[in-house]
Amino acid sequence: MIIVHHLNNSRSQRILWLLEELGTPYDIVKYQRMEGLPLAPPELKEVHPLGKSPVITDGGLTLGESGAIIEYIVERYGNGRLVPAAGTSEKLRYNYWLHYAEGSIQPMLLMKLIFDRIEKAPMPFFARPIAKAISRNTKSSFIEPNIKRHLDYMEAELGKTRWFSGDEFTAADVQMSFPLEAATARGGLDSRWPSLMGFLKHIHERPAYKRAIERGGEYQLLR
Ligand SMILES: N[C@@H](CCC(=O)N[C@@H](CS)C(=O)NCC(=O)O)C(=O)O
Repeated sequence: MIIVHHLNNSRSQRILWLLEELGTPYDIVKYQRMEGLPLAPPELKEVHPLGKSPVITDGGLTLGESGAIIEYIVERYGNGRLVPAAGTSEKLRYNYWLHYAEGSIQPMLLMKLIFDRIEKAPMPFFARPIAKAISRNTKSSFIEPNIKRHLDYMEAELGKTRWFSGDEFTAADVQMSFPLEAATARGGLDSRWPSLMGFLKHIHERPAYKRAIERGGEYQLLR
């Protein structure tokens, strides 16, 4: 039986959602972020040395990294569902978005989170104006233009097909849900990008998505 090591308000929510879409039985071990911090509790390091979520265990296997977990689950339990056929252009797009989510857009959103927090962090009064100036300059010259470029790019791509890989819903859409949800919380994503907002609306209506939220509990993405 798959066990999902699930951190509240985190990326591991999409693994629960994928398992619900496939109807694959699973158990959850829940972890709470540390009081007042975005960090995972130390117990997660007992499951995987990096102490990040998601991590799954399945029999003797322990596997981290959302994309690798998604590939494992669809290959082992999907019976061909939620993955386009090998050799098709949809499969290429599927691979692309599966990697893009964590490799390209998510680092920008993480930088946004960190620099926003630097501005609010406790520090000696004389350091605050300097810290704020560095943070604001980094955000306006690098992070925010990059996030906007990514949003425009994803909007254009999603304007071509109903889902990220093509006209069928796939596990790449599950993987892409988290950066888009994080972008609404802290990346400025709003109705200026109607295809992306439409995507979020459609996934939030899916019964499996709702079941995963019920099982996973709290899901308020960090700002
Ligand atoms: N690229 C990894 C990122 C894992 C990751 O950073 N997870 C966050 C949860 S959203 C985490 O565990 N944060 C707590 C911490 O860094 O202590 C993946 O997709 O699995």
